[in-house]
Amino acid sequence: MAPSVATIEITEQQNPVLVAKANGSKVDNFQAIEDYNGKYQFAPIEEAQVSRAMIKRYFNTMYERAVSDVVIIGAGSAGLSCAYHIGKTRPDLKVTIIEANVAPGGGAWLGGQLMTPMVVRKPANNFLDEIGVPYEDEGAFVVVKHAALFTSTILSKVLAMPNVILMNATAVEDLIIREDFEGKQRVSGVVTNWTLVALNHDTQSCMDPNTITAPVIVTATGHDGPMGAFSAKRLVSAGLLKELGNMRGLDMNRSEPAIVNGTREVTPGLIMAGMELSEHDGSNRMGPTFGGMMGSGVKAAHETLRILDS
Ligand code: 48N
Repeated sequence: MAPSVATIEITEQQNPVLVAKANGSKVDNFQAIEDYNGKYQFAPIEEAQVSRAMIKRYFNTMYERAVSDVVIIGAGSAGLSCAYHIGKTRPDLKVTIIEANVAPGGGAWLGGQLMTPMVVRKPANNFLDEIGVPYEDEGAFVVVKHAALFTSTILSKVLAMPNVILMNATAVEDLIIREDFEGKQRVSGVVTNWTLVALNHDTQSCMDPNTITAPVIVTATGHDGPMGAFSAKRLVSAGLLKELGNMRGLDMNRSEPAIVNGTREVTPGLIMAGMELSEHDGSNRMGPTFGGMMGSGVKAAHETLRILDS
């Protein structure tokens, strides 16, 4: 393959240190050459340029999203479906997703018990059609050949939306709960920290957290587990929920409609979606079918827009 040669001018304001060095060696421009015959050459860089490129963008995002329109806690299938619907329907809204793991996607990288195909019961296949995920039609349900095809597709769509920001490896370690004008306790934002700090508070001097405020918070932190059902548990400890309902045993036919139809504002300012709701309400679990998560995420988006537009 003939090498493609592109000449790239490195100008003073782009890279003063490099240009100074280059002038000493009489090289006044650099070529990025894609030549796989041993002559592959990158445009030159200074390490500081890489750091500054990341720092400028990341901290500008943190600064700008300190006040968001919607915060979504949890980038699993429910949280991402919610982010997709809001991001697409309302490109004017600043949607900020907070995900504790480095890798977003939650439990939707596999279908069940390490098996890769993902089962989605109708009518949730309509959502797969909308985001362009192919599947095999089995009548009452469809099968996506690999769960990661759904998760990577919806992630790529959500991350491509200019109004949606994902802050992964970042944990919500508390909720901002304030009294509103009607004297009601209202969830008005989240308290965040880098997950490694949030998981290790008791092994080191507490590193104080950050905050993000928003008129609506969607919580979709999954069912129980080290960080699961975070907001449901916090509502109990904050006295806003008497006790957890605790997820019931597996019943596919009962659980999925219960989760989708039960997705709602569980306390002023806080909409709960996905499997976290099963811990709040005590609804059944469904195991390895994901249509309920997609439907719950879209329902949470509808509820979010209802609240914001009211
Ligand atoms: O995938 P999950 O766990 O949660 P959902 O509700 O999006 O999807 C649940 C689904 O995967 C199932 O559990 C399936 C259908 N099985 C059901 C069954 O019967 O077993 O995603 C939750 C995300 C994860 O990525 C967590 O890392 C994240 O939320 N998370 C948090 N992110 C930020 N701050 C936190 N405090 C936090 N806690 C959890």
